[in-house]
Amino acid sequence: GVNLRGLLRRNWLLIATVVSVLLGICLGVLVREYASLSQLDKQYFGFPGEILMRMLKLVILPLIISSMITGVAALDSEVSGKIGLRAVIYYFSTTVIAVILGIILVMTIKPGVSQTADNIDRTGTTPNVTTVDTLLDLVRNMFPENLVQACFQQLINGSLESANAASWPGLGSLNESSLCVSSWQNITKEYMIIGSYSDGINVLGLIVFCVAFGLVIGKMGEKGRILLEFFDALNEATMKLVQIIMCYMPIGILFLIAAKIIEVEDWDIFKKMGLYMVTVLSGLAIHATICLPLIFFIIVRKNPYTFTLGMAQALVTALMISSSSATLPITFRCAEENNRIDKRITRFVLPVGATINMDGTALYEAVAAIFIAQLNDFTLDVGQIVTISITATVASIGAAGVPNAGLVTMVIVLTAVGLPANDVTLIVAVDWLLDRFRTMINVLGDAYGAGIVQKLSRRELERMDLMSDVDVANPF
Ligand code: DAS
Repeated sequence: GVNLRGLLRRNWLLIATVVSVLLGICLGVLVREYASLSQLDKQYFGFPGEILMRMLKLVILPLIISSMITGVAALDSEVSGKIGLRAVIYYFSTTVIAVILGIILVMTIKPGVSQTADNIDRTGTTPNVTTVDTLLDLVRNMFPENLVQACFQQLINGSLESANAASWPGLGSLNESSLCVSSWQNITKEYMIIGSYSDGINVLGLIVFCVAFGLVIGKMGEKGRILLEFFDALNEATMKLVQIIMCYMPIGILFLIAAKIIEVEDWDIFKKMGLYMVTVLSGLAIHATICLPLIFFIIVRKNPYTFTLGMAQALVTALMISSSSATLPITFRCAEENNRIDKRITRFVLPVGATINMDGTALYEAVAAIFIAQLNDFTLDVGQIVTISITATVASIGAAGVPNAGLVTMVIVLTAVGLPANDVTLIVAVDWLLDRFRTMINVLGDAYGAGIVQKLSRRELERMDLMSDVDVANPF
């Protein structure tokens, strides 16, 4: 009766989104079976979905800038230091847990042992990326030469597409085995891996700037008030924009998933890669339903599954668009409105989490690297397993919150233990599906992180509430 109506009213968007996913899958299958679309028609078919992606990407920049600056400024430097440290410790520990879980599963299930290596086209060339210059570039990109360049990388360096691994030569189709080294170096240095570029925006560099700028404004007292109010208003306006975008979401998602189903050529690859996919998906499922909820319950003492339900809209979005950064606006809304997380926490930790906390990606890279070792009858010793754990963790930190980032950064892991990186092309054909699920786990890990950091910081937040007579540093 009444509570059913209330439930529908509160969750109409989530219900509409789930229904649109199912309709999109049916539509995609029907069109695939009964309509022969030309390449052009396929592009038109995916157009509404492309518009949704562009709208979500459009708000990333104002959202990150306004939320980070106001989030950090609302905390004094000692508190923001403590919160930041708690967040980083949580990110690192959950990522390592995900990597260890992945390694246990892939060493147990052994998906690569049953397959022979000769079904891999080995004519590719191995890009020579060493872990060291990856680390150096990771730090280097935290300090972009200038903010304009950090924010508008692709405007300076050509089209948006070149900043996105999905359009990378060789990733588009399975049979092209050569990972083209020149474009690899281009993407490694300029775009994808190191700077956590999310569609051309150097998110890592932007975050470092916003944290520094927010700390400085927070210390300016009355003088900084006007800036704080501006960025707070900008954040509010951006979130209202997100509300409008969310109304369009069911339509966009319907065509996004339908177009993907129409586009995929090679379906029987799933049989060949079935065991590998089972290994990755079971690892992600265990991490999402046991590891993360257990940590959340131990620290927060609340039902973790209710918390996950509160994040459902963000999780479905991540599943559909395979991008943590583009899901960020929805992650903010779910964390603040459904799970009641304090804005002083979400504004500070969610943008950082979406960029450097990627449990799903780290688990996936460890599994994929050992899967490739098994395919090549390559026996890994303990030292190499440890190297894979470390490089998978580093690579997931360096990966951007964009589609296929985990695939591109995986080559760092393979190169670190001397595995043939051209075998990545075998994994490409199923990456579009696995990417969705690991992105969903990345977003869930970020949300749990916000809930856990809030719980660990409740004393500081309460003290700030007592002290604040709505002073400059705390306009909320
Ligand atoms: N798609 C990436 C993300 O947005 C994850 C990945 O590629 O591994 O989190």
